Amino acid sequence: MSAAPDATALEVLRIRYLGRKGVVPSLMERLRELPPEQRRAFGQAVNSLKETLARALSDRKRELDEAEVSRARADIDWTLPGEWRGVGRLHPVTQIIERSVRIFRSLGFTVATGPDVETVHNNFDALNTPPDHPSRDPQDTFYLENGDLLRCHTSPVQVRYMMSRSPPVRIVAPGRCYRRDTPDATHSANFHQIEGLYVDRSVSLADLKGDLSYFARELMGPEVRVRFRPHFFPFTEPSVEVDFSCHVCRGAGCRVCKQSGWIEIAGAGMVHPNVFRAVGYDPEAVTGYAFGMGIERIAMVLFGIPDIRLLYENDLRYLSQF
Ligand code: 2U9
Repeated sequence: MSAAPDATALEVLRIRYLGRKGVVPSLMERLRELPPEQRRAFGQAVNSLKETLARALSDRKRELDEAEVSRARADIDWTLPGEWRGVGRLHPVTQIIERSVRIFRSLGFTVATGPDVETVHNNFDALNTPPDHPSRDPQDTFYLENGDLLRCHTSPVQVRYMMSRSPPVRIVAPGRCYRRDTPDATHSANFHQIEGLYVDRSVSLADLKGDLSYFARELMGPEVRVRFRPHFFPFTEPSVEVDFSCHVCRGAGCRVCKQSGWIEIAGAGMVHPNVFRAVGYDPEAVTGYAFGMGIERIAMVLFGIPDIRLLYENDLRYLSQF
């Protein structure tokens, strides 16, 4: 047994000695031919032979198995580089949406979504946009043949939400938007926004500034400050543009903030009474703030991406850095 060169030779030996018609079973059969007084001793001898053979067989089998494993190990070159697993990661735009949503959730906001194809009413009329406003022009907004359009902001999500619920409201609406822009380093016909809306009995501009300051610090770092500059939007009054102090130079002036120390991040304001009327809320009973920001712009500022088109070319050599 111990000299069997491989598993096949060992199996031949097993069949020869222990197989159904092998040596050991045939010795057992001869037991009956013996005089009774010899049977016991003979039986014990055959059994002990059987055990010895079985042990020798399994010892050799283990030896042969172990030899095979170490041969296989010797064939592997452990110094070769591993196989690339291609582990995926989230797109920078998705990362910013997820981080922003997480921050606003911690302030008590929930997430609302809506369709990309919208009615003129939800996208413009309900948002107090005058009939001659330039954003309504087919040069600026994609219209469908039936008169609907591709939303140019996520604001119609808040319109739908308010139409179907009573105040208070505290929601963020992240999503894809469409504008008829010629693409360049900072413009894309597809882009993403996150908008927020907070409506209750006495919401103020101070709430807006406090909440956006918290958001700015959570997103960009604990020293980032927020400033409001007066502006105009049809759907808010008063309206502001919102700057964050530069997270790179801390306001001293650098390439990222174009030496100004401030980076324009959002637009915002107090919801216009006409918007409340359009959705059936009483502007005498509630006030609300609203804000909107471009996700790509935040991703570019935060990750140092110089051209918005780099986010859409799906070149993993570029995107996998972030
Ligand atoms: C409702 C009422 C008011 C949302 C707002 C802005 C100001 C704004 C821009 C930021 C960068 C668009 O992507 S961007 O170019 N957004 O300036 N958005 S207030 O106001 C609303 C929304 C919904 C019902």
